[in-house]
Amino acid sequence: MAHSSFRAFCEKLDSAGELTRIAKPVATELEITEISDREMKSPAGGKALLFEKPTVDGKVSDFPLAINTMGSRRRMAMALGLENVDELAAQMQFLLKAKPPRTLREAITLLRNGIDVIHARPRHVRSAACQEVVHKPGGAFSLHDLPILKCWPDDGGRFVTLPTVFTKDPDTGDRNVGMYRMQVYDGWTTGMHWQVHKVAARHGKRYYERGESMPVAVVLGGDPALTFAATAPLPDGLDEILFAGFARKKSVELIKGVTVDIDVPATADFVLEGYVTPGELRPEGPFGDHTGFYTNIDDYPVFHLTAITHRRDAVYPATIVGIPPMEDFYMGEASVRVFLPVFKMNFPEIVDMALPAEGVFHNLVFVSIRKQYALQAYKVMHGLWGIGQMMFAKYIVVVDDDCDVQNTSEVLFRLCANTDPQRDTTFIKNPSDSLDHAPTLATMGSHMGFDATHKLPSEGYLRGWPQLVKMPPHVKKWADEFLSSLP
Ligand SMILES: Cc1cc2nc3c(=O)[nH]c(=O)nc-3n(C[C@H](O)[C@H](O)[C@H](O)COP(=O)(O)O)c2cc1C
Ligand SMILES: [Mn+2]
Repeated sequence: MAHSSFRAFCEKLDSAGELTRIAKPVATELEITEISDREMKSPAGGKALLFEKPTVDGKVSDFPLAINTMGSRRRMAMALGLENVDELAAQMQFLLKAKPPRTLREAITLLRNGIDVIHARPRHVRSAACQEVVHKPGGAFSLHDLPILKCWPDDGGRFVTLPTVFTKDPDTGDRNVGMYRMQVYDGWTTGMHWQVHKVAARHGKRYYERGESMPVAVVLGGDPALTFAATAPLPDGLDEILFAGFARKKSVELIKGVTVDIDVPATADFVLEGYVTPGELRPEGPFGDHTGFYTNIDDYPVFHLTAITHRRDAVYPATIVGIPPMEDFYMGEASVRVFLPVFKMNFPEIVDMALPAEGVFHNLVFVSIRKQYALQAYKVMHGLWGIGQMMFAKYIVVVDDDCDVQNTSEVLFRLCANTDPQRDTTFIKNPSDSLDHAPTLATMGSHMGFDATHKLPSEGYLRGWPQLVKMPPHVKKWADEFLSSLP
């Protein structure tokens, strides 16, 4: 089930009892953050919030602001048009294992299992809601008319916090869509915080080497399936639009920008069009970040807007980041669920994986494996450190398959009980997340692996690994029945 606009998604959340409307004016400076932070930290992520009258410097904005729209398991699934994100994970798994259909019957079996690759392909249209209203520089309208948040007191300014940034590889024309925050410098200029490891930064480097101006379009709102796709760790070269079309089972409709040669989703709420000049950098930040700390000022590219287009009934999408858990935890969790089949295909011994909220995505990764041979835990760690954004994983803890990695307390129990610290750890060098303030040098550092699996004689452990204390299932079943039969 696809959503025809961000407003339509908000209405679905409302009728499902997942949205609270706030009719009184609330300031985009700090106040929306404080209310949203409390909501995001309430049990299971609270509700989505629709601020109907966000104010900018005391003036009520023409556009309402919605936040925390993906900040729970249920809302994250609803964003993808699902009851549960595991449905999409099952389809990914089926697709990876599927052979190309040879008969009509095989093709029907694929369709019955929800595998709809036909709709992965986008469709081009000639007119679109996202271009109902077009503003150009020099007019009365500017970014100051959007309810853009100043999230935290020491932030360097206002930041667009939920943007999906469309760029093209100048060599191949391949599209990328990534979420990179944008600091507002003035009504028509922002920062572009694509970190060095991200795909848009690679595109930018190629424009720089070619000495060409880089066209960029930034989409706000529209179908949240696309917003999620922009955050998902897809391999470089895999088009987020294809992934979103596959996930929502409906082709994404695209239209060419008004002032840039970049296709944007027709159902977007706002589109910011413009360009990045190769070599131009400007201090960006500070910004209260995912890590729970402010990231320091650093030089980043500058985005010059050439048009702002929007729907008449546009809703401005926002999120805040800060000390976890926040809305982004649920987005990250969904990514892990959806891409687990891909990890399992590369590492058949992997049973499950979790990135607990305390680890802010990359700092802590729990993975359970079906161990068969000596040092297998290390093979899995090194493999993960070599795959895409898993390169950032600061601590990886590997446990046996009978440990539930979704339960942090169970993992800590195994970690403490099953490891000899010197024997069962390893340090490596790898790129670090740009946001990690702990390493001495930015973007590089050490990473640590813990082998908390049982140890084998072939690993030199000759004392006979003990059995875990457990009750057999028939006694558990008896106790369940016995206890429920008591008055
Ligand atoms: C709310 C939110 C904000 C983000 N902000 C940034 C950012 O400012 N810069 C950045 O490089 N990545 C940021 N990310 C992470 C990227 O969106 C993520 O790594 C994505 O997979 C990058 O896509 P790419 O591989 O196509 O570059 C953010 C993610 C979320 C959920
Ligand atoms: Mn990408």
